[in-house]
Amino acid sequence: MEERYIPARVEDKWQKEWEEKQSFKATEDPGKKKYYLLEMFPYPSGRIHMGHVRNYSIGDVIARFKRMQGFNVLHPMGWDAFGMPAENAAIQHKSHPAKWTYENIDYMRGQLKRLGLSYDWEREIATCNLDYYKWEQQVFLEMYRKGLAYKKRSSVNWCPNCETVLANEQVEDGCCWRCDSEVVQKDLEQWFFRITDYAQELLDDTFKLDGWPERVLTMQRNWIGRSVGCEIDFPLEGSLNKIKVFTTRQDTVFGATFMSLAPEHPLALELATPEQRPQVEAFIEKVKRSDRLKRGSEDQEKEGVFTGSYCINPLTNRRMPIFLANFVLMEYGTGAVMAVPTHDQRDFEFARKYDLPLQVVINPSGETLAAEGMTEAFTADGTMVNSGRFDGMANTDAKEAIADYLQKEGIGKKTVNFRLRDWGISRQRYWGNPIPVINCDLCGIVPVPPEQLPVVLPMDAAFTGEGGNPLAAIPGFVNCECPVCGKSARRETDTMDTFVQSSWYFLRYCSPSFTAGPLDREKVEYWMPVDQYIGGIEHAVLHLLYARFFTKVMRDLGYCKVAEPFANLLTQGMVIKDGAKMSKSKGNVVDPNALIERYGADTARLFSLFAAPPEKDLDWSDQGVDGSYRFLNRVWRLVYDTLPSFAGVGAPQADALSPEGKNLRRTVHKTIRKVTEDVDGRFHFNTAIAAVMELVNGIQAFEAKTSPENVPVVKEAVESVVRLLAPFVPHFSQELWTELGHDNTLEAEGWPAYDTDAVQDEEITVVIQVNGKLRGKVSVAPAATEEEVRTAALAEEKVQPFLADKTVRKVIYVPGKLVNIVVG
Ligand code: OVQ
Repeated sequence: MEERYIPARVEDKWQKEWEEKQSFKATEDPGKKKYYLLEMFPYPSGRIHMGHVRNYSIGDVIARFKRMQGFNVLHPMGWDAFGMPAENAAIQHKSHPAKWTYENIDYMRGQLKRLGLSYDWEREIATCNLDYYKWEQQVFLEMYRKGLAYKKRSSVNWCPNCETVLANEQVEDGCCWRCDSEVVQKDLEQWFFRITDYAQELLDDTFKLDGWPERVLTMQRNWIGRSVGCEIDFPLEGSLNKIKVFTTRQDTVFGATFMSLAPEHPLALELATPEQRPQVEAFIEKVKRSDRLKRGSEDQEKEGVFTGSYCINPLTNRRMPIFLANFVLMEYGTGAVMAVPTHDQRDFEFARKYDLPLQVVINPSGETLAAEGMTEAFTADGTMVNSGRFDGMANTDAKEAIADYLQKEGIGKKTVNFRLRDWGISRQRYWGNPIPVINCDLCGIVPVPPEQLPVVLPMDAAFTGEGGNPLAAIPGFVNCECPVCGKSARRETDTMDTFVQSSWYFLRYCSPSFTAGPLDREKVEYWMPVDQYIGGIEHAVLHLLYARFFTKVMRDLGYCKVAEPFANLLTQGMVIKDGAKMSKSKGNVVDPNALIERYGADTARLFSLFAAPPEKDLDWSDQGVDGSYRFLNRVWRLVYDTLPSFAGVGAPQADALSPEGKNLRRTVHKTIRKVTEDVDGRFHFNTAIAAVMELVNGIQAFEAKTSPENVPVVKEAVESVVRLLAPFVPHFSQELWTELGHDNTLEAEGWPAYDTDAVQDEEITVVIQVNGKLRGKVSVAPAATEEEVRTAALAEEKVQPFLADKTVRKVIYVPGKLVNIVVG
């Protein structure tokens, strides 16, 4: 064994070995429990950055850990290869996006291999490969046939710098999510996916995703933004007519004390009683002359006029005076608003001005509102009051309950609204998947017929950076024949958003070279869902929602059974340095290559796992990197020093150990237990590594006073360190394991199990009280029975004086903690 740890030598050796032996090749095996571990695949942007190192190190720990636990692990990697950066680079370097992309892929693949990540490289996918995107075209056409893909003219977000359309989700504070230029609105014919058809299911299923962070689920729910509203009929007093209102606050109907109509409302004049008519007419005239924009605004003076008529609140049966109000607009809803002054600020101001009644129907939690004392409306959530059978409910629940009730009683109609809009997938860009349709002046949109598929992205485009989509400038691509009427037609030049490719790559990994369709059903059934998905929090809404949607579409098209793609989700924090996100513009980027060259991949991995829990931001620290490297050197030295004494030494015999030997063995097994619990499902890698570090300290402290009879314990301890470190620093661990005389892999050796006897504490201390006062302590074995503890307590020297001449009436035992002796 080498005296010094030389990372490059160790890492080269094992990477070659893994490659030759195809150590991480995954094959379907129904007899074995599967585990599909996936990290978000990278854009081939040029070189990997520390965010990648972190993401893929986290994933690799889990993959290796699960393999050691005996799972059949699928751990694939590939490239999210279409998209604007490739095109921008082509413009800049006067080259081709394909060349740039494939060169980057080759380089980055090398970098990932140098990190020792345990991927099944045979399953590698690049989404810009025809083998990948042709299947996406097939799925697109099936979606088109089902009405799930459609074209419409719409005002779109347009980034003038990228010269492309952006989805709503790609606009951040009015700016492009990629280049930060200001986004403008433009009217264009666009392709959409009807994700709104799946809004309810996408929402419902968030409640089944118990392996996702609550924060991400909340973001998804808010994005979908379901709200229940109601159309409610308010009968007019003394008439068969009704006033229809639309509201999203049906939880407050019991508090509706008057009605406000837009002055333009068709019933406005009709409702005016003879004595009110002059005032009503004057008011309508006045509002007509006022500024329309101002009318809707918050600070507009609220004004109105009583019509003289009343309607009936259908839930309270009380009379409600009908007003015309300047702030009610005909364009909003039905032009009539049930006014709830206690819980709507405009209504409150209006009621105070015209002295109208107030009725509280929602109380803030733990408080009771009095209408007379209110200085503003209470608009937050709370508990229902004065609302009959709905009293005591949370108002958020009452929204749904009252809507159902109104509908059942024929008083109203429940309406469900979503904030979610259809997904605009058109991009006026070259480097993407061509949308496989033809536009014919006579026949309209015509799908490319099966025998003409796939639509291959032509290579002969010019990348000048001017004049929009380079595809549109290639006559050989654009000009075609209409498959229906045979007249000349134009091929669609929009390409699909790259988020389309990342919406199903995890399905394709299950059968990446299947040639008879996008997915091999059987294989997908075996591997899906992904058991653990890992990626940056920036994808909490966009990518994850699209991937969930697309999986459901694939299911409905009959390609798979799975409805939710990712059973568990881990969102990692950012890598930051000097208080800021690493970025070229800030000049605080640490290049993984330099790190690997100086310290090796294992140190890079160890540092990124030890410096912070995965969900938290990771603060870069040069000392931290150095510390990780020094730790590995210590472990190396420990093995080097102890190795000679291990020859021919077997497993420790529990009863042949000295007390110190027993202590060390206890630490070993407690560490195995802690690391297992920290890694399995909880991903507390930093505390797991810290526990191994402590064990190493323990071994080093022990060695000095050890005697030959304890060598088996030391050997077990050292080997445990090496095995526990295997998922984190795989080359390093495998090398030491081999040096320790084993000819198998750590993976074959399996994850260590802890010995339940060995983790037992030697003795526990039980406190003794006499009549509730502390009088002494006693040490007992953890397994001692109640009878044994009682006897020991009563016999304890310090306790004896308090029992003399007394009768023991009762002994109360709190197991493992306390004995209380009651005397009298
Ligand atoms: N292709 C998409 C993607 O995000 C994923 C698909 C599924 C939509 C890294 C840094 C960045 C940083 C550090 C220098 C620069 C994670 C930056 C991603 C993702 C994966 C692939 C980045 C987390 C944020 N971050 N932290 N530090 N130094 N591709 O290539 O961008 O969120 O999980 O690994 O990233 S990607």
